Amino acid sequence: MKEYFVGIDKVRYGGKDSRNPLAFKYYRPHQMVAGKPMKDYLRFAMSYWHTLTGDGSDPFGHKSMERPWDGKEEMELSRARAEAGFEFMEKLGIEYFCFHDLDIAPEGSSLREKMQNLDEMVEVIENLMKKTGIKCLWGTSDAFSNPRFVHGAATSCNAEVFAFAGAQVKKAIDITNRLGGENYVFWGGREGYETLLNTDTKLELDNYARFLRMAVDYAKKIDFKGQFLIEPKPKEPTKHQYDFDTMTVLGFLRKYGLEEDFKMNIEANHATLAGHTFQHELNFARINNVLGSIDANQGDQLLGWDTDQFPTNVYETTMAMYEVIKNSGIAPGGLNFDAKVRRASFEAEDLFISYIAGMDAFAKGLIVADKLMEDRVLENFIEDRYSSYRVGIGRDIVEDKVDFEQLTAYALEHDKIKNKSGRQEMLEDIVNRYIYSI
Ligand code: XUL
Ligand code: CO
Repeated sequence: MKEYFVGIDKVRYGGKDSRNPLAFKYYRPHQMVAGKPMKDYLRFAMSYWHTLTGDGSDPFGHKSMERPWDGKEEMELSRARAEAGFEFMEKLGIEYFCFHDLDIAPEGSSLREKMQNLDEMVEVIENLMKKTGIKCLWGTSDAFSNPRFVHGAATSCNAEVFAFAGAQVKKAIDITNRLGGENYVFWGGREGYETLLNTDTKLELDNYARFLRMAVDYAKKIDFKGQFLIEPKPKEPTKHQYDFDTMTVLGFLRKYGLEEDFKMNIEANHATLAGHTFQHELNFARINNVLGSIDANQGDQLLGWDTDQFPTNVYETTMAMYEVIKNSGIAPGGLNFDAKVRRASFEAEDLFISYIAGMDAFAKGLIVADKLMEDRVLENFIEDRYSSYRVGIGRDIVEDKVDFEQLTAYALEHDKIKNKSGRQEMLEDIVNRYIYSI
């Protein structure tokens, strides 16, 4: 088969002192960490959209990316992107990919044509999967780009659009199923609102729940074994996205009795847009048993939007992998690089360099998090911090044995309270030391 990324060989491990931008410094797929080969914790995936279809255009300028498929159009373009994508993953040793329906095939001029294009491309991708052993982490549907979705898809004020979105998502579930997708993602797209002056939020949310219920029923009908995931995001493209953050989504799912059918796909940049840290969202998903998968990227502290940068902040990747290890891994989810190269990093080589940087940042984060846990650095501190709940009145509280009157009787006898320091700076310094020493 034609080679697309000519001059770039299979990326190898060069060791942490390597100066080669095209070598891994930390990622060694088979190195055992926390009882598993690294690759089983990380389960890296390529995002089809940012890697193969993103062209660098922004509101101020045109396409900037130079790609080996430039000049091709329609189905020929889709085929070239697919072949190049599998070569890219093979060269990086990435075993999964994630895609939107619209990433893999041209939209065509009707729904029927779109579905035919999809079928044709799914066959091409199926063959590439067989040849390479690369798998589908998740599929999803782009129900936000086309102008028909200006008011949303499942939450549109227009029932015709709701119906169209249903047909589109059904098809996306079908093709994800055919490709053996281990998950299916619902990211809110334009499910949200701009102004309450024209919005019936109650009807929109009821309809959104109806839509998700139809998806659950359909998955059962076709025996789709993948995990359904919702990807929270607080804003962008709408001012107020309904799937604001993990706890908002959980409240919504519980209200409509859908909580058994969905987990979360946590994206770092969406967490920070919501005013949370990446670790906060992972932690709240984990403690509620809904940590499903990760969209790995990072935002920019000085910019207020979803910049989708490659994740290179080792402090964040460490704390993220800390949550993943505590969750005993993330399978059948994985770590999808929902990240794009900057507009000025337009050479094809930049794609490789960026993925390597992201993979290494997470590999290092995994190694550091494992060491922190092995030494029980935070565990011991936290255990001690809450030790008052293991004896006396504390034990009675957590065993639900006391009420306000008993607490009052106790407090009247014990009102000279002594607290202990939280030692935040000491802990931050310890985490830094672990990061520096590995
Ligand atoms: C948008 C975003 C999407 C989803 C898939 O912010 O993250 O790419 O991950 O639709
Ligand atoms: Co995402």
